Amino acid sequence: MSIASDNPDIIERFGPHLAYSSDARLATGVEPDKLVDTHCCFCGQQCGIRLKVKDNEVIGFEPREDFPFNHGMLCPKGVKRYLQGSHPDRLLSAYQRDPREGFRAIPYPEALDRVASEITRIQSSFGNDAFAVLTGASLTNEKAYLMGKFARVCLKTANIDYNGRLCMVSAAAGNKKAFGIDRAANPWADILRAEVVWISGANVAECAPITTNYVWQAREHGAKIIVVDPRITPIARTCDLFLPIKPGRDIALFNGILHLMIENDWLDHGFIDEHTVGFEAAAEHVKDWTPRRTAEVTGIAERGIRQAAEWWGQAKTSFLLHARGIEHHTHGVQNVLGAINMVLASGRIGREYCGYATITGQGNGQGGREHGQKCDQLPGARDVSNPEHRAYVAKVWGVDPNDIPQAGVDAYEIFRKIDRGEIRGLLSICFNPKVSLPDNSFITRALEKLEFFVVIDFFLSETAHHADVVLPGSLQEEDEGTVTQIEGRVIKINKAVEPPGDAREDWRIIQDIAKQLGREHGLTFNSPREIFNELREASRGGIADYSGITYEKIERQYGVCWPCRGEDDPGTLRLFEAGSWNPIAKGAGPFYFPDGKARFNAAAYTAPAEDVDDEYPVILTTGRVVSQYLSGTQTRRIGPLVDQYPEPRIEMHPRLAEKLDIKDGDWATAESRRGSVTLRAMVVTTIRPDTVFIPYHWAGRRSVNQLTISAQDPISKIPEYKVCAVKLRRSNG
Ligand SMILES: Nc1nc2c(c(=O)[nH]1)N[C@H]1C(S)=C(S)[C@@H](COP(=O)(O)OP(=O)(O)OC[C@H]3O[C@@H](n4cnc5c(=O)[nH]c(N)nc54)[C@H](O)[C@@H]3O)O[C@H]1N2
Ligand SMILES: Nc1nc2c(c(=O)[nH]1)N[C@H]1C(S)=C(S)[C@@H](COP(=O)(O)OP(=O)(O)OC[C@H]3O[C@@H](n4cnc5c(=O)[nH]c(N)nc54)[C@H](O)[C@@H]3O)O[C@H]1N2
Ligand code: SF4
Ligand SMILES: [Mo]
Repeated sequence: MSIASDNPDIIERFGPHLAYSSDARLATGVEPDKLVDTHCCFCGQQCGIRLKVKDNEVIGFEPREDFPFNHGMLCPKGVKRYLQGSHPDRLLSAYQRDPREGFRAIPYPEALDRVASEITRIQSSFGNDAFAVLTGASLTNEKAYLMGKFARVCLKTANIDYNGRLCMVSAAAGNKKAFGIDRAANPWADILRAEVVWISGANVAECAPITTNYVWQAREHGAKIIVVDPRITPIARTCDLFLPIKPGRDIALFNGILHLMIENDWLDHGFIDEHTVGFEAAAEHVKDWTPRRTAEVTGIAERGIRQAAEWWGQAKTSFLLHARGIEHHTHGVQNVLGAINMVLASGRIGREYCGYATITGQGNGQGGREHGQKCDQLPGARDVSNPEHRAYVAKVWGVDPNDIPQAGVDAYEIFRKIDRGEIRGLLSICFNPKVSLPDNSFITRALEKLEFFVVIDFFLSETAHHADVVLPGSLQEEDEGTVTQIEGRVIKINKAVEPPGDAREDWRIIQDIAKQLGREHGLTFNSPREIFNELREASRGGIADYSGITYEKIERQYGVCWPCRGEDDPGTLRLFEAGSWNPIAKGAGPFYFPDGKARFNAAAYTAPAEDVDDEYPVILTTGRVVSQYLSGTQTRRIGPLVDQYPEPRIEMHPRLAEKLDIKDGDWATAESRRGSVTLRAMVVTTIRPDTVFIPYHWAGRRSVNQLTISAQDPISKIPEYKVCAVKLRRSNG
């Protein structure tokens, strides 16, 4: 495939979201010293990209057409990422904050000394768990593994958790409950010939732009595309059926569809009997979810619900995709289970063009949730409370199983513990909670209560403003390692440049801290490759088994999908194929339970934690725009991306705007029980009139997380970013 810039057809088809022009490449006319094949540093699709390097600086890129997932295509963020490394804000030394004078650069060894002495002081006065660790899923697998080991073996704290808690955990918990394993069931190629593609709560064209290409290719082959979203997102504009759901009501829709599948006998009885348990209870549960009741609760016309059920029910092949739109809820896990019930009842899984997946978020959203940086997890997706799992990992680590702490608390609970004085010290790497966590004035208050706070980042994030010490970590292109992309494919990030100044690779910094503490046992790796080789051992026999993956095999095959259990194993492209083997079922069936069968789960409907009322009558939902990434620390520093969407706006329907006497471009204030934000209004017909949308990539007074609610799903602990109640008024800015 030729690159987007040279092909008007692709520009026409993908629009400005996907196409880039060759002018976008740095027109320096400078010949690079070298070209480095690697991947984008941003979202979970991990597009292949070729970086141009001159004098230890990334000066531009070329499309990398050989990588099969994106064939050279990139979205605007991938195109502009190279502007980060040479940004004047790049941290080049360690910093210490003086309460009166602010930050001053200090020598790296001095910073390390301060970090180690504060950790020792806090842990000896208040116990090991009084020092917590927050990490992130933009880290490579090697770093994620190292962070889990550092927390348990070096710091001996139970309290480590990661930013995927805000992202992937509802899907993970739902997949584990239904399938016993947490990974996209199918490669994206299975989208291409699906007869129906069902997309729930995923803004595909803006947040997983390359996936648009797969969906549209399916459509060209005659697929029906169904999109469920409170907003007519760019992908919804080209779909066959759009279901404008009221935020927080997705289980009702999934239950309503299952009800119609049963009523019309659009079921695969053979599959249900042979490969699943729990169908009767699920069927009983959806009895009351008649099309009328489903329509009342979801706000979707009965006709649309019937049409969707008919297409889904009668299809021979299909692919269901979802993302945070159904997962960021206090019933996020139930939503995921409702979606999976629909898939299981159809029997369309584990075969070519019959698939299901959640769209992962961060660059290493998949691998970041497998190797032990979650509060209840050990490497290989092992369970920290399972004695056999503990014994296995303890052996690899050369420690006594009793010395591995039990499960700690989730990322939000870490802040509640800080607030209560139970946690006194914190190390945060690759996480910007001051912007990204809900009800963030509470987070700011908690950060201020810490006795000692150290951040490892390459920019001074808003969270880092509260740190006592900031250590200069590495950008993605300054280190090597692996990440696991959206399809469960483990791929290789290659080093393009050395970290500048006093900055160094994150894994070195962590090991330096361990050494300074005099507790470097098991943290003396000389390279990411050495860390990866230990990760392979630690994951061997686990569900997320990487033991057969090597850097060489990754390069040879353009990635290796886990599980990969031996040197001769090419990896597992598609899960749940008939006759496939796994260590839990041991041949009894393709799913990861002792009987080899998948589980239906009755998915109970509950209203959002904070529903609208007379005082706060409008639903607020939050999410993303194509040109910005997460808390914005990186993308708010890239001029051309800022130009594309310079400030957050409050998206609202003309009917709501008229009622409030607000015009497009007017200042408007949205207020919840927790805070308020004043932004310009964007009046659009593409959103439900009872809902407003605000993207969350901005900080301070423009942060929508001043408004959001900290209520969490009881199982996954994901926050309810997608629904809270607000009131709106016109304001003077
Ligand atoms: N441009 C860009 N791309 C990104 C990122 C980014 O920050 N910027 N971040 C990456 C990460 S970490 C993630 S997690 C993914 C997120 O990718 P997505 O989940 O696709 O993005 P969101 O904008 O969070 O939400 C998706 C959609 O859910 C809809 N929605 C809101 N409430 C509901 C509801 O109750 N039900 C349903 N069905 N839909 C609802 C919103 O209108 C929105 O269109 O994107 C990744 N890619
Ligand atoms: N209202 C609302 N809030 C949300 C969401 C929403 O939809 N609505 N979405 C949630 C979701 S899905 C997510 S994933 C979270 C993300 O929230 P965060 O994880 O807080 O966001 P990031 O911007 O990724 O913050 C990562 C920080 O780590 C740094 N960093 C990145 N890579 C590296 C690295 O390799 N090494 C080091 N040392 N530092 C690194 C960056 O500079 C940045 O400062 O936000 C959540 N918050
Ligand atoms: S942000 Fe995602 S879609 Fe865009 S270039 Fe990077 S990996 Fe590809
Ligand atoms: Mo995410």
